[in-house]
Amino acid sequence: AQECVVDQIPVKEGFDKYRFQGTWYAVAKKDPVGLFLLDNVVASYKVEDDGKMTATAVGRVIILNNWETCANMFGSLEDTSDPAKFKLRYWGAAAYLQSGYDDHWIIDTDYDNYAIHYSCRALDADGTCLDGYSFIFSRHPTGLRPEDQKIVTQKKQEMCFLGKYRRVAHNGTLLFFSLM
Ligand code: DAO
Repeated sequence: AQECVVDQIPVKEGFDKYRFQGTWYAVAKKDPVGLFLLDNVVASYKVEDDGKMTATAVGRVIILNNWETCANMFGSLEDTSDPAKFKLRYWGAAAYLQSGYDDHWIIDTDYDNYAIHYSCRALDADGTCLDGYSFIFSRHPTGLRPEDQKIVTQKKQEMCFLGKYRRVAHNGTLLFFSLM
């Protein structure tokens, strides 16, 4: 159906990267093929003096043959003609971490409570997404407010990702790692 064509997925109108700055806790994630960030994912966005947005993220990851560690990730977001659509170049603090160049779209946000991220990595012949991932972010480590949950469910449907998310736990693992 037309609604699953990546190009037609609605994104946040008039996205304001300045209001988006600061800390976001991932509360749910739709994984791509070969998932990377597992849980305890916290992202922080900043607009630099030159107007370019950068991001850092931490999270528990699975690398190579199933070993787990805590990842420090860095990203730079290139503007496109749509203010809600960026290209994300990302890399890890350590060489064994993933690096890449992905779409980074903000589907919706109210800047103060919730944000819905979307990235399609591979398009199918019909323009739908063959391999993609998405983060649901909250400003609050405790999760989404009930009123935001409704909007998020609606948007998951528009991304054709409904039912494909898993909860992202926040259980103090990162604190544990940082004390090691
Ligand atoms: O977790 O399976 C995955 C794919 C996500 C990779 C992207 C990590 C990007 C970290 C840079 C900061 C931007 C939020």
